Amino acid sequence: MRRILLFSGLFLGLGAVLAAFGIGVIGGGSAALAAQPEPWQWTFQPAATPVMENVTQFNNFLLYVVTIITLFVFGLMGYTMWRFRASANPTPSKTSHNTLIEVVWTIIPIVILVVIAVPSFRLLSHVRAIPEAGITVKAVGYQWYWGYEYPDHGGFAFDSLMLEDGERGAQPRLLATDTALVVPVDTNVRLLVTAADVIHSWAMPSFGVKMDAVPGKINEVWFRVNKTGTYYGQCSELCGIRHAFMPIRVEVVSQKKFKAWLKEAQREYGAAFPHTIKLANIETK
Ligand SMILES: [Cu+2]
Repeated sequence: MRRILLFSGLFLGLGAVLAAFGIGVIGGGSAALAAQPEPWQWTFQPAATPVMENVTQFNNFLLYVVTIITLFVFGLMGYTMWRFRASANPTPSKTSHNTLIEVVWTIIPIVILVVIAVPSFRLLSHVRAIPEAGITVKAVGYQWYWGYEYPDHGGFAFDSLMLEDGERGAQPRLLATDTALVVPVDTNVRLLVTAADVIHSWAMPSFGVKMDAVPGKINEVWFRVNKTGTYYGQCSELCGIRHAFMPIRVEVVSQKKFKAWLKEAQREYGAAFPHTIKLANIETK
């Protein structure tokens, strides 16, 4: 009995540590206004969309599940090694079957899988069911930069290229871009993702978005950002020699600012639509 109490105490203690960690992860998300990778970061970036909030919660839930399973197996192994050691157990048991325990160790894993599968499928359908969109934008992956098109907001297009160290100003290294995908806050954005040459992937960690950009195919994904700010992501499909140098910058602005930006963008980029493929200025030294 004392041993059982000791094990339960151990599980509860570790559960409390985990709970504190989970709260820390979720709590940390509310303070930041925008997201980019941070030095020594070892958890997700703060969630900026409902999808990413759900992804983070599901991840934390799984962390509890795997920790409890790991501790249980580890504890059981330790107990078995100690309880049935040769010196305490000179005549070993010859038991090879136990119907009850075999039923239990089949049923419990099934229950655990069902408990994981239900929220998993719920999250998957939340990600895949694209809601009525307030704006549709198209991201096109090129070797090695991104192009953006606004087909239903003036029909203009422009490219977004990485800025080198001398020209990036206060923007983060390897994530700085000359232009950004600009979208309004609290609006459902439908993003059409495709590529012109090889497979790329449009990935924005704080949005919970990672979508393959496949030549000849249009993939669809959505996000609704609830905080204004600058968000950084990267191409996440190995696409060639400058794969690491085609970052993604999204500027999430108020409705008013977005309208003002639209006017300016239509004037500046309107003539370039329909988009023509142009080669990036690449140095391959
Ligand atoms: Cu790429």
